[in-house]
Amino acid sequence: MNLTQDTIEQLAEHLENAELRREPVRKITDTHPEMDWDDAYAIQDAIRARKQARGTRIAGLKMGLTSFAKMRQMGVTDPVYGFLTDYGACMDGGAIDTAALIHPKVEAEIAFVLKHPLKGPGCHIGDVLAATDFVLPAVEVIDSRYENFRFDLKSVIADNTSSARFVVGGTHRGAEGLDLKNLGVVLEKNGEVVATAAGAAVLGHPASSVAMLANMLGARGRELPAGTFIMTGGVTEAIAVAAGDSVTVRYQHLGTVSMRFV
Ligand code: 0L1
Ligand code: MG
Repeated sequence: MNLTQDTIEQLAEHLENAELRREPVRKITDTHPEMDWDDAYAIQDAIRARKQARGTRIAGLKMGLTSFAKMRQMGVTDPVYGFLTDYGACMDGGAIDTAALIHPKVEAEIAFVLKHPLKGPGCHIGDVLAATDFVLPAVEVIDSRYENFRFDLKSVIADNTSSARFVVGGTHRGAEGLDLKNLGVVLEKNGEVVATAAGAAVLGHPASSVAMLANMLGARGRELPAGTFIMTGGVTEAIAVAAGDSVTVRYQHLGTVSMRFV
């Protein structure tokens, strides 16, 4: 690590204030180019600790930048992980207030809930499927705290991987008998199809994303406890939304998830 604990705390406050005040900021590697990966996750952990100290509960974890479409869109090369908050959870079919966000975008995702803990290293798709209780359709609403979504990987990790809101659909299915690799997804904005994909868009199989998360956490001496809710990353590129827009995502075998932005 290259940053002092004081600097980590200051940067956590800076980024969390950007979220809470809805004021975008410059990417933090501009002022702290010496920052390394451990510093980036330490800032994310400090943001999480700040929120938990105020009573926020952690609703789950997310993987980001897990599809080639997303990596190409953002000009980055590696997946990242972050956390989901209780206040980020929005109702399926409900309204999402854009006044609380800076520049939201939606991503269609497949989510997992675990019935057994998972710990890396060495975790693979087979371990994930054996540990999965059920899968659910989900939509993430990301909202980078950086001006114009301009960032590098370290800055985005520190900013909790742009985590903002998420909507989970009500149809849950066991992973057995579900071909998650070929599962089709159709994303509609204002009644028009704007993106289509299959589950394989996420690292070849969405369960690979959970395995990668377990391995990334394992490298930091952490594990995924039973019951963890995990969003595996957008199957398509992210689609910008604004007040007045409505979004419906149709998942083969898993129903629909919808929301409107007000
Ligand atoms: O969930 C995601 O894939 C987003 C990761 C952060 C990058 C972004 O804001 O697009
Ligand atoms: Mg996402």
